[in-house]
Amino acid sequence: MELYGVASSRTRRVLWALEEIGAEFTFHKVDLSKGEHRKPAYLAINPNGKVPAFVDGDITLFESGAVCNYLALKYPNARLLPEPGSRDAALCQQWIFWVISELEQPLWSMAKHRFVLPEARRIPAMLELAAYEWQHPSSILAEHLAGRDYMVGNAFTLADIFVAHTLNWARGAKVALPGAAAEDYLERMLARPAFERTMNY
Ligand SMILES: N[C@@H](CCC(=O)N[C@@H](CS)C(=O)NCC(=O)O)C(=O)O
Repeated sequence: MELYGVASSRTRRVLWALEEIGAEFTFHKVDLSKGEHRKPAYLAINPNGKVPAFVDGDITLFESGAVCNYLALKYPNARLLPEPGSRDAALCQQWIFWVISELEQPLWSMAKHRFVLPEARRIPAMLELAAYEWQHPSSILAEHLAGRDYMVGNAFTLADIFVAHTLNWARGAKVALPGAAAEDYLERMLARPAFERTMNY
């Protein structure tokens, strides 16, 4: 299996899943600062020009959610997804989709208008709007995490990888986390040995 990306990006979600599984893979660093993600060789793997991208034999995937789901299904013994067809399995997918479509979007807006977009395209007012848009999904998370060890049921799942990665992204972007339960949860998730190993890439 081949993973393309850079650890300080959504690629870390896939690295984290791979480390939880203990699967062997080759990591190909894509240097965004050198524009390697927009070169033809990389665009042939991911036409979006974004990281991560992933190849396993004749399967080529982009989208961190799709890659992590593929890995969790390929390696069921790692139990990164609840029992297929169960209530918890449905909730796990709900939270993964929610992270991608709701929780992370304000953070991505901030990143785009701070450093991703060409300077002439950045709109400073977007930063304030994004901070406002962060408040509602993050308050949902604060309520959900109160008194809970994991996002779904009583076990670590892909939903925790997606939520914890995104909370850590917020922390790195100096965006306030939604309260003590979220802070404690994030510390517990980041203390997992598999997460710590992602720091080696
Ligand atoms: N929905 C995609 C988002 C991928 C994405 O936007 N990746 C960012 C890094 S975290 C990227 O490649 N940015 C480079 C750019 O937009 O030029 C996923 O989850 O894989």
